[in-house]
Amino acid sequence: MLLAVLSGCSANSIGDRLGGFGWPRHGITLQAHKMYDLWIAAVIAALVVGIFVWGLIFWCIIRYRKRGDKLPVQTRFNMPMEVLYTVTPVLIVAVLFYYTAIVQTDVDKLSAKPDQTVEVVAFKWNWQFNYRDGVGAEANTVASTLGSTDVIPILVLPTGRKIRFEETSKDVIHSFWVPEMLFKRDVFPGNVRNTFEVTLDKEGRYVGRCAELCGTYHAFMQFELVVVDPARFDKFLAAKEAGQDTQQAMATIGYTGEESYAVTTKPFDSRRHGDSWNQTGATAAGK
Ligand SMILES: [Cu+2]
Repeated sequence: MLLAVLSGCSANSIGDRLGGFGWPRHGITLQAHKMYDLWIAAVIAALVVGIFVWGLIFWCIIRYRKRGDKLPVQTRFNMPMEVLYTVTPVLIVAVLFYYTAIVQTDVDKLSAKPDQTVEVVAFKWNWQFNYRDGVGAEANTVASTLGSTDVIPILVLPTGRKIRFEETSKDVIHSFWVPEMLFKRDVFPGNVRNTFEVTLDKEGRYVGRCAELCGTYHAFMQFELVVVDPARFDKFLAAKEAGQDTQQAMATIGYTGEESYAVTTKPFDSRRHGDSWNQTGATAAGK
């Protein structure tokens, strides 16, 4: 039964029909689909166990309700039952552990030679994305996108290729998070270089955020992931390598005008106005 509900395909369709049980649906990476299936299967397994236990409780309440003042035998036990409710939870935990270990191993898997490496550099309070010519800290940056107060940094990546992310921070701990990847990973300063790999499978534009409270302007740390087909990505990267800035390179692959800037989020208005708190023109307390 448990094995049946844990088979990914059916879990996926059941989960979709029930609104994903609170888990964001429509992941955009192969890894996200596996995590989604695991979550849905675990919830279904929990519901099956829950309904069975509720059933037993109500059955006992009705079947063994008080019938007189005589106490039932207080020392009786049933050996097979004792064994059953020791073994069953152990089995459930073992099955959940087994599938979790498989999915986690897959999500954490690094290939020997990824198709594209991106170095994610986080700093207070923005992002830099460096396209690299290889893996590891010794590789070289061939093109780069740097976010500013006025322009949201855009990370363009292709579908169907293994993308290696290598994370490093200039100051404090940040966290790289694209909700549609159903995944985030902390970005550490110093010599810790967190890495992970995904294969994107859905074109589109997705907002990304810093998911680690990193200071006053933590909320400013937005970026946009633009997923395109491999041919367009190659064109984008070639344009960047030829010296175009990110907006020009976006125009080269067809995102012109407003579309060359982020469309899923916009820069925060950091200008202070007269009546904001503690600014000139504000009425001081007590006056
Ligand atoms: Cu941050």
